[in-house]
Amino acid sequence: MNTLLLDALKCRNRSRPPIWLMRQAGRYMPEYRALRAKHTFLEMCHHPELIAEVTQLPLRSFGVDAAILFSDILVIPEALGVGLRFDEGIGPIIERPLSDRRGVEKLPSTSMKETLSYVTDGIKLLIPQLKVPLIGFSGAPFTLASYMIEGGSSRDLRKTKQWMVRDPESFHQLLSKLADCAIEYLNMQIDAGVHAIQLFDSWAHFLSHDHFEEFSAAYMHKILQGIKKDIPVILFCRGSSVFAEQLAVIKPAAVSLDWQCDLIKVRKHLGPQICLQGNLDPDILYAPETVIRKEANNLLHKMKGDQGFIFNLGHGMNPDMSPDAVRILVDVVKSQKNEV
Ligand code: 1CP
Repeated sequence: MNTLLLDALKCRNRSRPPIWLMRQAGRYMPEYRALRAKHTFLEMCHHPELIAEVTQLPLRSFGVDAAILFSDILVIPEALGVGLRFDEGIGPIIERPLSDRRGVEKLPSTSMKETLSYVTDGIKLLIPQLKVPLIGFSGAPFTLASYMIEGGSSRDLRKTKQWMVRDPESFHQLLSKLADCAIEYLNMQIDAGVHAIQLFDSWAHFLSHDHFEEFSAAYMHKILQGIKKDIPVILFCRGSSVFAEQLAVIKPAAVSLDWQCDLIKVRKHLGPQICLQGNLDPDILYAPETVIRKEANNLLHKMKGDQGFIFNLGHGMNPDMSPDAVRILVDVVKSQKNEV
């Protein structure tokens, strides 16, 4: 078993840094597109064999040091009965979005164990086939709530934030319900064998400092306290460098950082106990090979000797990126000398 990721999450990695990439299994891969030609995205998410197959595509093609479960954060809203579909060229659509506190009160008390067992079946198929750690994940409550209220992706989260400031009490009720679902769901993933967890609060960067504390960090904290102990948790939100200190207070194993910040400064600020994940600008992958090598080497050089560093992008892969760019990146990281 390749333990680089788990060692780095404990800030005890004395070898080269591990590398994996957010959205590493996706449309930029020809092998993924070939499977997608035969199945809808949700079919792929719902079938344990396809979950196991797609999760392993980037391991086989690039030799990354960790697998991330192939699924989507929106399976929790789907399990809560709001209706989910993915429209070609548009993205996720929630068919019956929530608009008021009555909608929250009427949400069913669905058991995640019953509705999301296909995910744990996928994990159980995967575990015996893997030689690298498997990262399970969930959407964090604020981001899940935003999709359930907006009805899909939104440029400004207007409906969500209007609700939040006009009726914070029922907004908290919704966040609390989603945190409970995430706890149950993540504990299922842990029981099925995942080695680490990443929480995605992708849209929390729309919040002010104090609102981030109240509506995002507080619920990620609740989830950390509710899941089984001794499983390392990575916290991700877009624009996380602004909130790095607030995230560190929750005491996750790692914070995943965007490319706007300098990891050396973040390390100085947060101290040696927390693993840092990131933070290459994803758009570097559009550059010529020499530039990709130079930028990746700069980041490696910056973090040389740091025992708690995971090489990743500041956000995910885009569908129009080239698999060759990923190959180059993995090669640069793996060519790094082992000494610390
Ligand atoms: O058409 C297709 O084939 C679907 C494309 C796709 C894929 C491959 C979507 C639709 N989701 C995924 C997989 C996915 N989503 C993973 C799998 C593991 C991997 O990283 O390889 C993960 C972890 C996610 C998480 C996810 N889904 C997030 C959080 C991470 C982030 O990027 O900020 C979010 C916000 C979603 C919602 C979602 N799923 C898919 C789309 C197009 C969107 C909307 C994104 C948006 O609103 O901008």
